[in-house]
Amino acid sequence: MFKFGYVAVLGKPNAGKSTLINRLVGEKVAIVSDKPQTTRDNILGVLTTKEFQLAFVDTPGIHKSGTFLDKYMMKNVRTAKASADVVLYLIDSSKPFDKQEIEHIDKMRADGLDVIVAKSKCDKTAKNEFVCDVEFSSVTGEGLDKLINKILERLTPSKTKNFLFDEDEFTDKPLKYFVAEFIRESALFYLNKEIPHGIAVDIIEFNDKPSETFIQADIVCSKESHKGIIIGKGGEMLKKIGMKARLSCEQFLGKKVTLKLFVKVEKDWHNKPSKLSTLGYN
Ligand SMILES: Nc1nc2c(ncn2[C@@H]2O[C@H](COP(=O)(O)OP(=O)(O)OP(=O)(O)O)[C@@H](O)[C@H]2O)c(=O)[nH]1
Ligand SMILES: [Mg+2]
Repeated sequence: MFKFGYVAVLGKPNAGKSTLINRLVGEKVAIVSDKPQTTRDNILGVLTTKEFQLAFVDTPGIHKSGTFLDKYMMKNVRTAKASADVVLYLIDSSKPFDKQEIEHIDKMRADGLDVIVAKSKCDKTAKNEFVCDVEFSSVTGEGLDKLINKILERLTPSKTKNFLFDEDEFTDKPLKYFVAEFIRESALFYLNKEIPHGIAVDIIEFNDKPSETFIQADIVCSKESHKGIIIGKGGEMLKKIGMKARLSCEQFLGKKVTLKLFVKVEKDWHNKPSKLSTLGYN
């Protein structure tokens, strides 16, 4: 018997959604950072075995809407929920209990969604006594088998192999998308406060040859003062961002990468619908 299902992974920003999907899929499909609101788009991560295929959908962390970008992110959460066979809702065990989250889970169940509530980061000191269906850690791997079994229990078996994706297919985004995201991840790593959240990445050139890839990209920010910080004294910050991003690109593409980065100011880019997804590479 075979099983297939779409699993929407939901939760507050920083709950560990992207880290979990990367660990389960065994590929880096989604960037990760210690800062909230890292993921902006819905990203597919497919786990295929002989008996089952699970199509995980990573989503932006649930937060209040402000800019067009926030609205875009929350629309992605709604879309993922609407097409999911199972919703996997993560509660961060290292954060205090939040009553609003429980109300949200109850509401999803009342709306007829099949919700598994899982406690993430169980390798850390628990600050949250809420009883969940399963606990896991994406760092140690503890609880992951149980988590997969909980998902599989909810899916209907089929005599035929009802997989929607090829066995070697693990995501739905083109290479350029990952390149743009790795640059954003590196910026999130080195920059602080509101600056990394005010960044978008535009790939200007992507020349993929068999032995080497040449990439030119713009880091788009909304303020002149941010541009100065992103470039840094004597270009030091931009160099650091570029080096870390280049290594991630080389690892992902499996070849040498030349990465040229520029910084551009585009006031209010996050209120422009055309700029919202990591940029048009959806
Ligand atoms: N100790 C520990 N840290 C974790 C675990 N899972 C994720 N983290 C850390 O938690 C932080 C947030 O992880 P992400 O995977 O980016 O969280 P997210 O839910 O995708 O966040 P958004 O995209 O902002 O909604 C990162 O610093 C991760 O390294 C875990 O199981 N254990
Ligand atoms: Mg994420």
